[in-house]
Amino acid sequence: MPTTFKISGMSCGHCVMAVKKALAGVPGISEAKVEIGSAVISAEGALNVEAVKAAIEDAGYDVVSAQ
Ligand SMILES: [Cu+2]
Repeated sequence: MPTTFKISGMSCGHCVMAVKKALAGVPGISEAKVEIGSAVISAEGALNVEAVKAAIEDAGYDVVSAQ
């Protein structure tokens, strides 16, 4: 099952690109569908939710929820 991350602070296409770029640095992600305000992420095995949160927050956005 993919994990849906709700993200605050995203407002435009540049934010989408910034989040995509941040997620590219997280190992184990097989697919990431990013749009303004959310990212739906599939992983090869168990997704490292904390690593995803850290990557998104390092890029300057806030993770509101992950489920
Ligand atoms: Cu933006």
